[in-house]
Amino acid sequence: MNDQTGVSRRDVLKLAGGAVLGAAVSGVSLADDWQFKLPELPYAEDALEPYIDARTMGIHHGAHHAGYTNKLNAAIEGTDLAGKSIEDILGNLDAAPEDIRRAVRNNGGGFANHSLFWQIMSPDGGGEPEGDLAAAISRDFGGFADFKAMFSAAAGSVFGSGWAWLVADGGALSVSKTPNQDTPLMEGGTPILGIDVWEHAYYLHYQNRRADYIDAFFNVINWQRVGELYVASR
Ligand code: MN3
Repeated sequence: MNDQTGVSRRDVLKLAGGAVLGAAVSGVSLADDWQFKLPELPYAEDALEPYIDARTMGIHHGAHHAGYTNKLNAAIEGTDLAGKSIEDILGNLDAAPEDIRRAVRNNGGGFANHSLFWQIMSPDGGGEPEGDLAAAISRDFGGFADFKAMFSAAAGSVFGSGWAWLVADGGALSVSKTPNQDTPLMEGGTPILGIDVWEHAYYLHYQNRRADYIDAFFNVINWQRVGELYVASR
């Protein structure tokens, strides 16, 4: 027994399932500053309809993202990784103890990827980027239409579960894709836009029509936020 309730923090995290953070359940807070927190959605669950449906958003954020967050915290608790930034952790996975490295990779990636994903969408999204980002897209891809075609092709060709990305590296842009919850952060790049093509991101509404989901995604991209992330990356 670890405390008066007879359950350890690790048990509490498991019992919490995907719904809520362990800290909120256990009532412990002062010693938990190292824990990663599930970010709130910056809009209502139904705000991105009809492109992304409310039920998918609710499950995706409240169960999947919460689950990655809880499992990341459980994996790093009591290790040297507790208290480090997620960029530090994912950029130096070799430094993670071998027995938790896979858990940190999967759940740390899941935590970081979804934390970005909610930010780069908006009910006021769509259209095209402006300013420095627009200029960089023209310079590195030939134009927005060419970028859109390349990004969509990358997203459509992810085999199984994964992500497609717009990555900034020293101001230069590239499109890439990663399997599972891997992220460009693991290679030292800065993801500034990503699309989740795990089936949990679209299957309730689009079933096997991933191409339709990718097309719809362009209607909700928050180019203002992506542009800010681009400028911050340089
Ligand atoms: Mn997801």
